Amino acid sequence: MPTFANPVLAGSHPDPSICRAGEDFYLVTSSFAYYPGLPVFHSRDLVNWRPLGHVVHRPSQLSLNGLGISDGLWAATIRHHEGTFYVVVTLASGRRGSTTLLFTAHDPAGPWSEPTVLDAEGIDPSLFFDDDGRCWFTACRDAAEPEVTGPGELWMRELDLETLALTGPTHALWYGAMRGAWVEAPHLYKRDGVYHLIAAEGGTEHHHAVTAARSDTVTGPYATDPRSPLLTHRHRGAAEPIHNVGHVDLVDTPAGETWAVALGVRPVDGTHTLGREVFLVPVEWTARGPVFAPDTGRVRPAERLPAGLTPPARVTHPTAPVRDDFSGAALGPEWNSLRGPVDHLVSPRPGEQGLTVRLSPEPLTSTGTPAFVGRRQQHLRMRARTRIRFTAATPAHEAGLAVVQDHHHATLALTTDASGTPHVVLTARQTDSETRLAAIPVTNDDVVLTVDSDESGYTFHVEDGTGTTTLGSIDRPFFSTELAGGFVGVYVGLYGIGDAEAGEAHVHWFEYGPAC
Ligand code: 6LW
Repeated sequence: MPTFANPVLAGSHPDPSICRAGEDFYLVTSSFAYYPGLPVFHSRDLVNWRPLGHVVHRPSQLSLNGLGISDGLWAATIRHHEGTFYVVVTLASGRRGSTTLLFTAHDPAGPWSEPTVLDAEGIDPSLFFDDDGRCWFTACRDAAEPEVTGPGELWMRELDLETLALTGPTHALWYGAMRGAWVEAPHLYKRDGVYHLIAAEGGTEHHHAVTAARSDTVTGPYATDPRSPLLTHRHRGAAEPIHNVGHVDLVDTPAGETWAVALGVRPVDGTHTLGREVFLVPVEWTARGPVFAPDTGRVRPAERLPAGLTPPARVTHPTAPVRDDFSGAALGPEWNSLRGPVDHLVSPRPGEQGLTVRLSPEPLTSTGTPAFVGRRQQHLRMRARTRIRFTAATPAHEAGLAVVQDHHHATLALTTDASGTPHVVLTARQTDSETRLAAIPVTNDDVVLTVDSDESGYTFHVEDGTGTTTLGSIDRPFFSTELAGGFVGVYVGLYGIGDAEAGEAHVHWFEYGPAC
């Protein structure tokens, strides 16, 4: 039986939401403080996903400035109704609380509208369009009972599609199957007249699970589906390659099947670095409700193909090294900056090849917009290389490769010593500490910098006129979510730090790919 490989969207793509319009599927994922925000992907086969653009693609829509990397845009839901695409999302601003935003578009590739702020508390907003044309907004918020841990109440209110405002009474729908263990990510579905409320419970780590409740009326009361949890890997041991599964969204195919996208992680020795990725899971509707992965009850690394959808050659993530020589007018959609556009700092050279990185005083640990662009690490065994030319005037000026996991990161940079001899320096950084791991003189200011990652960790090399030198390695857990914290996965990219007179670096090319 032909199969596809899970995840269908590798690397840091948490909290997936999916919808269908005709023969086309669209998917959005969380993007936190990375910019542009809320990537939108397109597929005709549920297996291969092509980046279309982003919902947040203009600074006028919102500001991410001042936010931690794992604050920002959390858990969007995408829906299509009568020719309009809707995205609702939480803008989580740390201690400043959260705001619920609604965007619309006629073309999911954009442009998307300016946001409408909804009068809604909590996180994980979703929309459900009922057969009678009414639209229902759901989300999760802290429950009234103080003993309930984290978001514990799923609630609902009608969305007026004319005014794009919530209207009518608020309905408390359900408190979860496990009474308040982080009841989140509600989505509503209707089957044979029955409303199915499907949620995530247990928190987005090891105890993550899918639970459900059902009702004959959209506003409830909802009764817990006694089969809950309907999907979880929390009882599976270390041999299971996929863990933390949950946060599902369901979609029907033109062939009449139902599939779910779910988040999951691929840990090594109990920790994961790539972030929460998108997995595809078959669903079977029965009289009692949805059955996830009916054959095995688990999210599988190799899953049968959806019926009637013949996937073309794999396009979702590179199966061989891809070299970007930056010959286009703009960076591709896989490139992200932090909190806002950096065209003024990092830009292709019109009509030429190569990327200019103008150094900025902003460190990578700042909550501003440093001179940094990165792409998600999508392969555990990975190699990223770049050829860069930079003449540092002082040891305080540096430019090169960065590996970023929330507030943990490493840099492999071209700089200079006090005598003006070009050096390459390997540094590990956290918000409040910096460790220089290695520094070697190089024969010139035009070198190739390389980082290799595998189960053991990240190893850094430099190629200059004398050949290739390995500067050192950093153990993989340093770049894991378990140690670094946060909600994101590793990004690898380019950066430059220096004062206003620091000038600019020239990046000839950047290459990323799986390592054998
Ligand atoms: C998301 C919520 C969650 O909104 O993490 O742990 C948030 N649970 O579902 C960010 O991914």
